[in-house]
Amino acid sequence: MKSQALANTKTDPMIVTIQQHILQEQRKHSPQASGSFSWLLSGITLATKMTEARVRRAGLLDMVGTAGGINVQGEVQQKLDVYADEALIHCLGVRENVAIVASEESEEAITFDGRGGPGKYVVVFDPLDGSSNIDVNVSVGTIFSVLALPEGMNSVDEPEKACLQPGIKQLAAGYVVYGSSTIMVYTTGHGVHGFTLDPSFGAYVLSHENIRMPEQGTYYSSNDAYWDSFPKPYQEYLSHLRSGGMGRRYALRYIGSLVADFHRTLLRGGVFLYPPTDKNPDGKLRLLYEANPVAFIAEQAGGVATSGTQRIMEIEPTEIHQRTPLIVGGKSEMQAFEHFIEPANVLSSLAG
Ligand code: AHM
Ligand code: MG
Repeated sequence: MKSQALANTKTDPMIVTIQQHILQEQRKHSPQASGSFSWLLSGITLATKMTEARVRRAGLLDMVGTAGGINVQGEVQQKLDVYADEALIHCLGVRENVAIVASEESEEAITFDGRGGPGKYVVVFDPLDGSSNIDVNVSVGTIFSVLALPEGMNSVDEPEKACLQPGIKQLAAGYVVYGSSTIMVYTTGHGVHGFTLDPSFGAYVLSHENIRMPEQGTYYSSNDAYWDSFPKPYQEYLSHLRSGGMGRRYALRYIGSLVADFHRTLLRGGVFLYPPTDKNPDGKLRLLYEANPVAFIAEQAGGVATSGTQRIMEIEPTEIHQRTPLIVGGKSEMQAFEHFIEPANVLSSLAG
C-alpha cells in the first residue's frame, strides 16, 4: 500500500540529482567504493551553491556597500572571489577525506591533516574564474580537479608536491557556470554529465547526460585583440578557420571567462585558444586548475586539448600556479590545428 501511495505522488520520477548520479556511477564502475568520494564531491556542490547565491545577489550587495564594507546584516562584505574561495576551503576542510587543497587565490597549498583524519584526496580549484565579468553581469564559473594523495606522501610536509601531478592522474574534474542558469559539468573518467541547478529546491538535476563534443563546430574563441602577438602559425590557423578553409566560415565568440567559453565549445563544438603571446609567452591559463580539468572533460567528450606542443594532460607540472597555452576543441578543428602548429602531434598520442 505504501508503494502505491508513493507512486501516486506528483513528483517527477525522472529527476536524477547529482548526488544520485554520482552514487549510481560509483555502483556501476567501482562497486567496492566506500562512498567517501561522493562525500568529497558533495562538498564541492555545496560550496558552489553558496557561491551561486552570492553571484545572483551581486548587484544588490553592491548597493549596500563595496567590498570591505558592512552590509545590512552587519556582515563584513567580501569580494566574490574571496567568498567563493572560502566557501570551497570550508566545505572541503570539514570533509575528513580531503588532505590538501590548492586554490588560485592562495599562494601556497593548504593542508588539512593534523586535524584527526588521514585525508586521501587533493583538490585544486579556481574558485571564481573570470571574476572581472561579475560587475557587468557576464557569466563566471568555478573549476576544479581532484587527485589522489600519492602513496607514501606526507601531506603535512609536502602539500605542494602532492599537487604537482599530471592531468592524466585526475580522478575527477568539473566546473560550474553561473550563467543564465547555473550548470555543473563533471567527469570521473566515465563520460561527461551536466546538471542544472533547480533554484526552486536547490538541487543540481541531470539535464545533459553523456555530453559529446560535436566533431566540427562553427565558432572559434580567442582574444582577437592579441592577434598581432600570436605566433604566425596561430594566425594562419585562425585565418584558415575564418576564410572557409574548413568548409565553412567560422564565427568568433569570446566571453573572457574560460569556464563559459569552454562550456559553449563543449556543447556547440569549435575551438577555444589561449595561445602564447608576447605578454604571456607561456599562455595565461593555469595548468593545474584550469587547463587540466578542461582537458579531462574535453577528452572524455571526444575532443582534444593541447598546449601546442604537448597533450595538456601529459604535462609534468613543476609549480602549483604554472601557466600553459591552451587549445581545446572538437576533432576536426584540432586535426587542422595539428597541421598548422608543428610539431604538436597530439592526436597520435591519444588513445582511440
Ligand atoms: P582569472 O582566473 O584571473 O579570472 O583569469 C582567467 C581568465 C579566463 O577566464 C579567461 O579565459 C581569460 O582570463 C581571459 O583573458 P584575456 O582577458 O587576456 O582574454
Ligand atoms: Mg581563472
